[in-house]
Amino acid sequence: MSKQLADISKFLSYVLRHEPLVIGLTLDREGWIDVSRLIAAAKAAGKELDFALIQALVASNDKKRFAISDDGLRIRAVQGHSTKIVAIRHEPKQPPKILYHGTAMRFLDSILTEGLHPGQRHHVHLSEDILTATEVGKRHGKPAVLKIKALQMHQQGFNFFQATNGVWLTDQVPVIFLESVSTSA
Ligand code: HQG
Repeated sequence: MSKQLADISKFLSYVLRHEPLVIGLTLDREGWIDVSRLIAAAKAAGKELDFALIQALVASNDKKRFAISDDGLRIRAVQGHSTKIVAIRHEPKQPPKILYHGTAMRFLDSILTEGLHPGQRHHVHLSEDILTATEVGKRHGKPAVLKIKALQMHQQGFNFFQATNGVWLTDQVPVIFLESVSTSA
């Protein structure tokens, strides 16, 4: 991704997941906003965007963070929100037997005492593979990967959801479902 697209991705992540009001936008409950309104609000805040740039970003985004509506008029972030304005109704889905959560070594004691909590976001984020989880963990420091007995959790009544970019979501993970810990440099 070019530096220009990376900058726009960061800006859109911030606005569409966390602080839409910072440029005066209100998202709907499903997280959607008209692309034309987004472009106008961004411009007023000193960020030049246009449809073509936004389309290029959505198509090239490494984690498929954003989606354009079928009619091409609206955009949203597909997961990762913290803003209370948004409450996406993800379809519940049966997870695979094991999912992974990447975190930092320094959080392990707390997580192994309290379980996994979503923090500021709406959900705990889980991955299907260790490599992705390790990359997520590196964002916070020396990475550690937790293995989650996802299917067993699901069988005991916990809901799981999968965002369209493949990220698995759940409300919390109690300690008993944290099967083992592997760490890497
Ligand atoms: C930790 C990125 C102490 C948790 C990624 C994590 C992801 C606890 C941090 C997405 C805890 C929250 C989300 C407890 C959880 N005690 N720490 N009991 N329970 N934590 O950034 O999962 O690039 O909100 O382990 O790829 O790191 O933005 O969540 O370290 O999918 O698209 O609290 O963000 O995607 O941190 O990352 P975050 P996350 P994007």
